[in-house]
Amino acid sequence: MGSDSLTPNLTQKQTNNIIDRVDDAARWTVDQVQALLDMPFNDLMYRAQLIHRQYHDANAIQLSTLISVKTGGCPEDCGYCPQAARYHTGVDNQDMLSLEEVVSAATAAKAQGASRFCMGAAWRGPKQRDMDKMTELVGAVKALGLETCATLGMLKPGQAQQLKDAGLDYYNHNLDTAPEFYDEIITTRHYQDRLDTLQEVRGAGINVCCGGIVGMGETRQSRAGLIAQLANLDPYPESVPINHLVQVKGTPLYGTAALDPLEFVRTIAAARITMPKAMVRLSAGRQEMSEAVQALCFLAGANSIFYGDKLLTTGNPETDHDRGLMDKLGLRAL
Ligand code: SAM
Ligand code: DTB
Ligand code: SF4
Repeated sequence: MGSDSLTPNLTQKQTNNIIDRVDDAARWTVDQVQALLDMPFNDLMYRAQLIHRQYHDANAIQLSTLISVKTGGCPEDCGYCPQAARYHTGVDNQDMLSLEEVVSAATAAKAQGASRFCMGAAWRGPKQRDMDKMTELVGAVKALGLETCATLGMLKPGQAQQLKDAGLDYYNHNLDTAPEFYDEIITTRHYQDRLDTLQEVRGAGINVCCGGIVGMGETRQSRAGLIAQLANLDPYPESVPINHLVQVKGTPLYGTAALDPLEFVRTIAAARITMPKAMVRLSAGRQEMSEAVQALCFLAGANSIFYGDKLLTTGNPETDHDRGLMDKLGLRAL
């Protein structure tokens, strides 16, 4: 690890205690996570780095490119989402992309250096005819030599297995926030529905990508509650996207008071400490974030990003810009 020379204020015993706590950690209480978030910033960052360097290469990040294969017209009421049909955001209900369009975007993503291609659809969940198309897309992207990921909403029994059989490596399904804050953001599906879908994904042997959104007006305690929920999934997700709310005009959350960027960094650190082996993804919101804050997120243990100039419907930094940032920070792509 080479961290001893960097730890003048901690005895070896204190350092071991931190590491033991992680190895033993079966469950995290909300209070324990909140205690992390309440730490002096420098101590929190140091503790996150200790764990990060025990499990990961601190100078490498994984790059995933997103594509929206079915945009807009969604029947759900997620208060942050520009794709919900009920909000007037300027995102229209579009037809599903063709196989050729998706393969061409995936080929370009691979050429740019992405290792994973993530396909999103604005559905409550896929219908059988959607599944037929999705399995075709997953197979074609996988055949390009990319890792595959999909985020299609709730899955019914059997659907995860169909995706697995088609070659799906990861399924993204977020808990979004803490249970007590959830009903203020979404009413058309429940927390338990999300947990059930995650169980379907696990049961089919697909890697779980599950995280949430911060900056939705939640308290620090709710951020702790989200992280505790994620960390207590058994096992915890392989991939944990921490999204910063992208405020889109027309959505109910547009105009929410801005979150202090350091709170976002703290949330990343708490995810890293509580889920040491996970890839923690610095997800939506990077376009609105300074390079300095992004650098702090990497220091706090984020080791993956969405790469490509678009998320699903909103913007993301240009690949050239991200390559420049990676060069400045000495970060390699995994
Ligand atoms: N419709 C599917 C679902 O909700 O499960 C899949 C796509 S949905 C857009 C994927 C995730 O994107 C959401 O769970 C949410 O965490 C994130 N997301 C959506 N809109 C966002 C926004 N404005 N800012 C940050 N994250 C957002
Ligand atoms: C995730 O956690 N964040 C991504 C991905 N999983 C699908 C989506 C972010 C969406 C941001 C708003 C938009 O572009 O529509
Ligand atoms: Fe629909 Fe997903 Fe957006 Fe919710 S987050 S409105 S389910 S596309």
